[in-house]
Amino acid sequence: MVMKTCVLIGKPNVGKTLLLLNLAKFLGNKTIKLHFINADGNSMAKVYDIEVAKHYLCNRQPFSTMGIQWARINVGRQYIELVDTTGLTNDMPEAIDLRSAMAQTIIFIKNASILLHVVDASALSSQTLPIDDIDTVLSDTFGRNDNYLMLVNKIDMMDRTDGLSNKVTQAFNVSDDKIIYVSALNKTGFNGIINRINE
Ligand SMILES: Nc1nc2c(ncn2[C@@H]2O[C@H](COP(=O)(O)OP(=O)(O)OP(=O)(O)O)[C@@H](O)[C@H]2O)c(=O)[nH]1
Ligand SMILES: [Mg+2]
Repeated sequence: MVMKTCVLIGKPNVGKTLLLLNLAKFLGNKTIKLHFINADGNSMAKVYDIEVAKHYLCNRQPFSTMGIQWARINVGRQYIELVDTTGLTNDMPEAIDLRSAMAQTIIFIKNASILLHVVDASALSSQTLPIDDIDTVLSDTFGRNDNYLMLVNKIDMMDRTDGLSNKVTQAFNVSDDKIIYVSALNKTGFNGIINRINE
């Protein structure tokens, strides 16, 4: 079986890196071998205790992740490559290193067997997002593809979750069966992601 490449994309700070690390933990790992590839193509790998990795790699600061970081993870029936990327923004930034890192994200989108588009539930308003919002652009561009999955993250921050699915379907033109509600922090909704990967 060819190894699937599952690529986490989304705005900065939505929880992509915490998702990668806590998904690995949820699947029974205590440590993780992370491979880093920077925009110049240089790569290195390092084994982390997952808790230590969270401390160093997850942050409230946007662009905590600059470049690609990926790990080979066993999801029951198969190994996958789970890839974390630089966050994408509505406007292209001036800084050349950020531009290069975002370009790298776009290259990895093209090679994804499964595209995991992470959005922040706590940042969704009841209004439709502007047409040029990057989340709208990503879901409009890829949302109808078979390999697309939207992960609505940080649901632990929502006081009420009953109106959430309405907000999400109003904001994005994505069918219900391609949306999974998760908390990277509390590791909820992860079985839905794993089932989709194993389909
Ligand atoms: N409450 C809550 N916080 C979360 C969740 N997921 C991530 N966070 C927090 O959100 C912040 C950003 O998380 P990261 O995993 O670094 O987000 P990212 O998308 O990788 O961010 P960049 O690398 O900057 O693009 C951190 O402070 C996390 O602890 C979640 O499900 N619930
Ligand atoms: Mg990150």
